[in-house]
Amino acid sequence: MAFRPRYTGLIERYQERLPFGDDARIISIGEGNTPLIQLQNIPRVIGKEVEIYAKFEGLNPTGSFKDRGMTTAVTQAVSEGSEAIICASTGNTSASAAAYAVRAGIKAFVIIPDGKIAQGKLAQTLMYGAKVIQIKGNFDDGMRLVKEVVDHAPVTIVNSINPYRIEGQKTAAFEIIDELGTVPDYHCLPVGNAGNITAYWKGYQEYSTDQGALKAVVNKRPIMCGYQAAGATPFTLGYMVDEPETVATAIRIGHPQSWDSAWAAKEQSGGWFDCFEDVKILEAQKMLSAYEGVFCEPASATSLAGALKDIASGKIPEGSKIVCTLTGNGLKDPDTAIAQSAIKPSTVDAELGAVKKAILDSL
Ligand code: AN7
Repeated sequence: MAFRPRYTGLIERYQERLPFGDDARIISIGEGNTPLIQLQNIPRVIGKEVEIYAKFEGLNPTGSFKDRGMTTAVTQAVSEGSEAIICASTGNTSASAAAYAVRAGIKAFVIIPDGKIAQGKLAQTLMYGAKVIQIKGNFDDGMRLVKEVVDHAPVTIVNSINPYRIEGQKTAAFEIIDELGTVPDYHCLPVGNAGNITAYWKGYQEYSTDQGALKAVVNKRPIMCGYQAAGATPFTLGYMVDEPETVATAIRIGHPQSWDSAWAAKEQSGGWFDCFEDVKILEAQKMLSAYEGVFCEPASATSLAGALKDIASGKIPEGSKIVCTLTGNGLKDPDTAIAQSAIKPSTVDAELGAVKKAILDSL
């Protein structure tokens, strides 16, 4: 009997809402179905009556939300006969593209900013065996080069300008509605290229207006809140930025590709863009770890940093149901985590007295 793989990913789960037929060869590593974790301690710590949920996308197969869009983009690329994919990346897209290319048996080329991607992401991408091209430039330079090179080489772009990426990523909104049994009041996201805010908005629009999905929530949609780092904030400035800089290297992007659709999400939902200093991002990352046991990468914590700012000011009122997407796993960027940890491990002699003293001194 021929080997028939069992698919466990989001294409299978939401196939009727995605552009793939029953005969498609699905390229999947079991992405999606990530936990929606209600924050139990942070609302108490900030003294506010709010329901905050973390959609922890760091638990996808390569540790970020990119896998949702990569299963669909690579499935489509393969169905079109493509034998190679390419992306520019701040790290997560490259890791995801590399993994799905392996799964499909095709080649992956990734263009990354030299020295500016987190170690975990580089480690993954190398292990998956992608061809890594480091450029002496930033993500925006890489994106420009990718768009140019596809006219000269037979490679399919799998950045979020590929519409199949958005199709896959919209399923995160479906999962949230399925799990909450309703639509949240606010949805908070970090914004870089703005593919994800575009995808969530598409997903919320499609699912909440579908009479068959959840009759009780027809026509309700969340207010979309997009947050950026102060050093890389084209959306709050209203114009492109040439030299973006932030500790959250995943969103070190000055020329977002999904510019118009991100503005549409903001305007149609009655939402907003905002930004804050890196220190606020790191603070939120630390709070998630220290109060909730949820370790996400710095860029991901931008969603919670924004939510906390807007809850504190009352812009997001008490009584609200808020979802913050945590886009990537904390293990992606061990260097930033260790550098900002106030408590360093101490080393003691390997004997009872020293270990006992270390414990009793800390109680
Ligand atoms: C953890 O990997 O652009 O607004 O090349 O890795 O959809 O771009 C990563 C983006 C947020 C921003 N959080 O999402 C890339 C890349 C994390 C990310 C974003 C990224 P978009």
